[in-house]
Amino acid sequence: MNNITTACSLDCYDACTVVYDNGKLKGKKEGYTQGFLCPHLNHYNAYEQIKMARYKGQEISLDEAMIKLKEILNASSSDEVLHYRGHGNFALMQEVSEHFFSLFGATLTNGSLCDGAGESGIIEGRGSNLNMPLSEIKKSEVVIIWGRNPHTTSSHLLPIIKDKTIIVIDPRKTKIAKIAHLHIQIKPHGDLSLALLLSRFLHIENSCDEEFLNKYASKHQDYYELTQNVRIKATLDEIDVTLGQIGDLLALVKNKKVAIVCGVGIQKYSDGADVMRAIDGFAVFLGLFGKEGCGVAYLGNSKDKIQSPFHTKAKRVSKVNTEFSDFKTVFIQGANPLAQMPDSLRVKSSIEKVQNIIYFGLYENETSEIADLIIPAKSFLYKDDIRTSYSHHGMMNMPKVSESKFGISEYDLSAYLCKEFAIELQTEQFYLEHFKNFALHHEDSSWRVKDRDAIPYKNGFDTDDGEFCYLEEFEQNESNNEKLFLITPKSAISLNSQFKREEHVYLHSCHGFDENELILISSKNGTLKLKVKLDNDLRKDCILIYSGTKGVNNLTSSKHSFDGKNAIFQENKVEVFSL
Ligand SMILES: Nc1nc2c(c(=O)[nH]1)N[C@H]1C(S)=C(S)[C@@H](COP(=O)(O)OP(=O)(O)OC[C@H]3O[C@@H](n4cnc5c(=O)[nH]c(N)nc54)[C@H](O)[C@@H]3O)O[C@H]1N2
Ligand SMILES: Nc1nc2c(c(=O)[nH]1)N[C@H]1C(S)=C(S)[C@@H](COP(=O)(O)OP(=O)(O)OC[C@H]3O[C@@H](n4cnc5c(=O)[nH]c(N)nc54)[C@H](O)[C@@H]3O)O[C@H]1N2
Ligand code: SF4
Ligand SMILES: [Mo]
Repeated sequence: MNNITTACSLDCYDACTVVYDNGKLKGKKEGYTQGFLCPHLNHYNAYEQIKMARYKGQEISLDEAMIKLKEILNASSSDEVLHYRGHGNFALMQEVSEHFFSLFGATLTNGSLCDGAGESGIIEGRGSNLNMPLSEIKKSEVVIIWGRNPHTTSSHLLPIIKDKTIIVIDPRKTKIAKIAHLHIQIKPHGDLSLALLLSRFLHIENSCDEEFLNKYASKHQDYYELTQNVRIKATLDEIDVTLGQIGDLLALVKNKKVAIVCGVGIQKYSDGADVMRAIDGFAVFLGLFGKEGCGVAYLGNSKDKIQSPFHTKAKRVSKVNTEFSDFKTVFIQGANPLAQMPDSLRVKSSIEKVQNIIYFGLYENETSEIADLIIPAKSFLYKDDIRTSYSHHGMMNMPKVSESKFGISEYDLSAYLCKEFAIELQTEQFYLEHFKNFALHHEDSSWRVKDRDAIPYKNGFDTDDGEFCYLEEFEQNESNNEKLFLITPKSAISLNSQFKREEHVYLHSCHGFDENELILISSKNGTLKLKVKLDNDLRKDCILIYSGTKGVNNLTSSKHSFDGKNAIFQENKVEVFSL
């Protein structure tokens, strides 16, 4: 079939509109996609998908796999069943399986491996997580890229910001840092202190937006006093930032339309919520909310203003430290927990005790390797769906581009189970129409989610009194300088553990290792051996292992962030040894 407009299903800020033309995928010229896709979609067909179902290593037909699934569920009492869903596919219909599993009486998950700490900090301050959309970033004059790596994770932002003043706060000299007007190569986990110091100096310079503060954030004097608890010299030394850099940053942002574009890099720590809330506090001092071209962009709530048509009320356990061994049957959908959850050694020993592990996904990986029953999913091209984004307000229809002989869609799998277990389910069309009712149609045939404000917080915040709720206390991190920080960002060649996967540890040449030397990396949770790639764009006190690298999460902790029930992938410090 030719020229069918759909959208990329991947968990990515950009949520591109894709044109399927005779087997080829192209970016739609109009809108944010601007005619280009990223390597994942450009080479989408090169990655081999699972075609056949398997049970205990033997290939079986899809019909047999469905019967097996029914038998397994029949032989488990509902409280022995866990449904664990990731975001391998970000579209809205993926949740239909939760409808079945929750009504069946199974346990579902809560918490987040991704953005939960930052989101929680935003909600504590503003009362909701309404995002500054790309269309507003376009109107700003200055963009602060804070713990985000747009060349890799949100490349469609780049054309929008290319003529603006760019400030980057990142422990690594990323591509965007190299072309920025100012790069603060901060020590990892230094952002809370930096945000407090920026607010303090802005106040000292009498450059806060007084009118805005008096109206919407009147406890500003208390917050200023809180920032006075930060010892200036000791803290600047600790986070490796100079007074000159603070002055330069403030000079660039004063009286300008500023967008602070944050990523998940700032909040993979136990106090990740506080870090985000302190950045919001600085934005409030600048008066950036409710105004054109100003604001803070993070991962917004992609389901904002959309009601779920599915039943999803259920007992839930955390995604971060799930005790799989509490269950007899675990159904894993769109996720690779053996690689992507923190503390892989714990995950492995817990999941090995599960009697029935069912993997419902597209690709072979660590989780499919240990699963008893493997059910191939259909990729987004071969099923009907609809999606929204966490960085813009678009809603994209994702019609099936053709039939495929392999795999089963989430709807069809859930429909089979609902029928077998006498659970009510509407037609697929009913649910798709339900979602489409939240779309506002534009003249150019694109859609966006109804009732989402381009400029949120125009009339104050969503807190009880409409005012911003500042951070009231914080703890300064004490770091052990003998050990190294582990930073674990996203790779250009993979989407977490999908597609090509990275295989190296990156570190500064000052450590004396050779390129390609095999070394041992150790943390209090585990060890890992990887070959070295030298990278002098990193700070000397950091090593970097990309998300998706096999074994990276042997090193990480399965503790939660204090707020937001999030994983804290960068909390553990590490040591490196030659072999
Ligand atoms: N190519 C590609 N794109 C992706 C993904 C992928 O795997 N590959 N994953 C998708 C997903 S699931 C998500 S959540 C998004 C996330 O995308 P981003 O928000 O961009 O997140 P990361 O790549 O984890 O980290 C961004 C930056 O934070 C920096 N950083 C690390 N620690 C700190 C710190 O303590 N302070 C500061 N200031 N910076 C720090 C890192 O050096 C990195 O440059 O990307 C999505 N897009
Ligand atoms: N060390 C470290 N660990 C991390 C991170 C990090 O930065 N560092 N990032 C964290 C973050 S932000 C995230 S979001 C998580 C992501 O962790 P996961 O959600 O586990 O993501 P993926 O590794 O992308 O695995 C997604 C799986 O979904 C399946 N899939 C794809 N499309 C479909 C579909 O249409 N239907 C079905 N049924 N399956 C499908 C694919 O087979 C793929 O294996 O990882 C987290 N883990
Ligand atoms: S940039 Fe993101 S949304 Fe666009 S094609 Fe790539 S993965 Fe998909
Ligand atoms: Mo994520």
